[in-house]
Order: sequence, then C-alpha cells, then structure tokens
Amino acid sequence: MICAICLLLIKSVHGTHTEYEDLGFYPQKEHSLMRPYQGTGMTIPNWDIIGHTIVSSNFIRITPDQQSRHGGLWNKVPITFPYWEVHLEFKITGHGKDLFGDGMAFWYVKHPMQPGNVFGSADFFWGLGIFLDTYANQNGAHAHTHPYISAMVNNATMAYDHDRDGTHTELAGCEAKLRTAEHDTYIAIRYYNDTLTVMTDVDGSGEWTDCFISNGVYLPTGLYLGITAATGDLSDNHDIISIKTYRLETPIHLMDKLDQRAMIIPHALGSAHPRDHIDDDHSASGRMSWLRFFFYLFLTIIVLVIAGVIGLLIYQKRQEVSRKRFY
Ligand SMILES: *[C@@H]1O[C@H](CO)[C@@H](O)[C@H](O)[C@H]1NC(C)=O
Ligand SMILES: *[C@@H]1O[C@H](CO)[C@@H](O)[C@H](O)[C@H]1NC(C)=O
Ligand SMILES: [Ca+2]
Repeated sequence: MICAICLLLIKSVHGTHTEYEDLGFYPQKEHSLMRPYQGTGMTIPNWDIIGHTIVSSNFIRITPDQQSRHGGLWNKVPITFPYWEVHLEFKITGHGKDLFGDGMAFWYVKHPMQPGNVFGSADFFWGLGIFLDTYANQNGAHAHTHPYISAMVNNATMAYDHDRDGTHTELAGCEAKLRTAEHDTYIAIRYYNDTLTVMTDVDGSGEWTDCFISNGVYLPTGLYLGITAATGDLSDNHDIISIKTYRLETPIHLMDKLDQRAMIIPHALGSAHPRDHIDDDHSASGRMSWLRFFFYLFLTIIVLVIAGVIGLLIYQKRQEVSRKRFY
C-alpha cells in the first residue's frame, strides 16, 4: 500500500489521471463530489452551496454566464490528514470570445462559506488559494498572459490585489488554456511532504502537465476545501463536474504529531517576503525575462542614439554660429 503510493507519486507526475483508481486508490467519500450529486431531497451530502450556485444533474454551476454573479461549493467536513491530492474536473465556458471573466478559485481554508471579493470568497483568508484567473486586470504588472493559474498562501494578514491579478502575493503560477468547451478540463492539486504541486490536463490529452512545484509550503490540518467563482462586468459559466480527494500517505514521524500539524500557521518559504506593492519594477526584477532585458537594452540604445543626434545638431549649430560671428 505504502509502496504503491510511492510509485504512484513518481509515476503520476506525467501519467494519466485514471491511474489512481487503477492502482486501487479511491477518493475519500466525505471530501469528494461525483454524479449523481443529490442525496435525498435537494441537498448534496457533505457539501454546501452559497450565492448564485445551482445544482444540475450533470454539473454544479458556480456562476452562470451573467454579470455580477458569485457562488461557492464548500466541503462540510474538515481535512484531518496532513497530505492530500485533489483532482478537480471543471468547465469554464461562455458567450464571450475575447472578453470573459473573472475566474474560479480552489480553497483550503479555515473559514468556508464566506462570500467576498477574491473570486467570490473572502479576502484575508487563512490557508491556501489556487486561482484560475481568466481575465487580465492589469497587463503591464506581470509578464504572463491569461488564463493564468496562481497560488497564494495566507495567514489572514495579506490582501489579494484583484486589480493586479494577485501578482505581489503570488507563490507560483503558470499559464494554462483552461477555458474551452471542446473537451474535459482538469486540475490536480497535490499537497505532499510540505510541497505543493499543481498540474493540469486542459488539452484533452488525458495526461497531467506540470504547472508548478513549490517546496516549503506549510498548511495545517483541519481546514476546509471549497470552490468559488465570480463574474463582474465580464462573465462565464464556471462549472464543477467532479471533485476527487485522495488521502496521501502520512509519514511515520508525523503520525503521533497530528495535533501539532493543526497548529501550523500557513506559510510558504517561497513567499516569505511579500513583494512591495508600490514599486512594480523592483518586484519584477527578480524574474526579469530575457525579452524584457532586450527591450531595455533596445530602449537604452535608442535613447543614446537620439541623444547623440541631438548633441551633433547642437554642436553643428554652435559651429555655424561661431563661424558667422567670425566673419
Ligand atoms: C503572517 O504573514 C506575514 C506576511 O508573510 C508575516 O509578516 C507575519 O509574521 C505572519 N504572522 C505570523 C503570526 O506568522
Ligand atoms: C520530503 O522533503 C524533504 C525536504 O524537502 C526531502 O529531503 C525528503 O526526501 C522528502 N521526502 C519524500 C518522501 O519525498
Ligand atoms: Ca484577474
């Protein structure tokens, strides 16, 4: 069992996502959601919905493709084991061809069911947020295109800056063409050995592609899984088809320290120093791309050339003037 999961962890990095069941691992029922969603009556066992979310027989629509909507789907049962992996099948579609938004978020946080302005959920959260951001609020503030997936770990002291797509508080991220109606789209979020790994399957290949791997991520046990989404002036259908949560092996040395895991203050070594909000240039300098480097080089050369030409003109003018004076 334990070795199967070691094998699984190594294999699954670029494997297919049906391997888990093939190897005999089944989703944790109380943290998962699959069709048919409804139990008896209108409720979904173990899950709550809020906002404009509606349940249909084939998907859970967190927001419809209409302006100014927000919704959420929250697990009622906290996660009591340290390490887990969530496979999320989702679909983001809408009538907009070039303009659509705002996106969806996956949460592992202390306070579920709190509506707010971070993709439909409350800011200053305690835990982890993974944002599937379909709309670029500020193009100049970052070097990536949208849709963009990013992660943020928060101890309830930091705000998510929506106007800058969370650039200053981002732990890691990747671009992903996750908005399509043509095939099924998936994201996997693995928290294992204090490492956060996010993978996607958004090209219809059935294989996981790495989005990012971030070491030194510390998250407590006892938090809640959730999905939220929001629309503003722009809109999209944000749908969830299934959520499969797997319990990963708890290392022996953590077995008798589970109450200590519950005391962890969420933090990530990769984002230990939140970047300055005001100074955009400094915040980006750490990962200045070659493209940007050449752009600045080009700009410098242009400025030098212009300065040279102006200098030359002034020099010639002076020569003329002094010549005139001479005669
Ligand atoms: C919470 O996070 C902020 C920003 O990373 C940090 O400065 C602060 O020390 C943290 N608070 C605690 C109690 O760890
Ligand atoms: C867990 O992480 C530590 C430190 O990053 C590393 O040394 C160790 O090999 C990892 N263990 C497993 C089972 O991946
Ligand atoms: Ca955005």
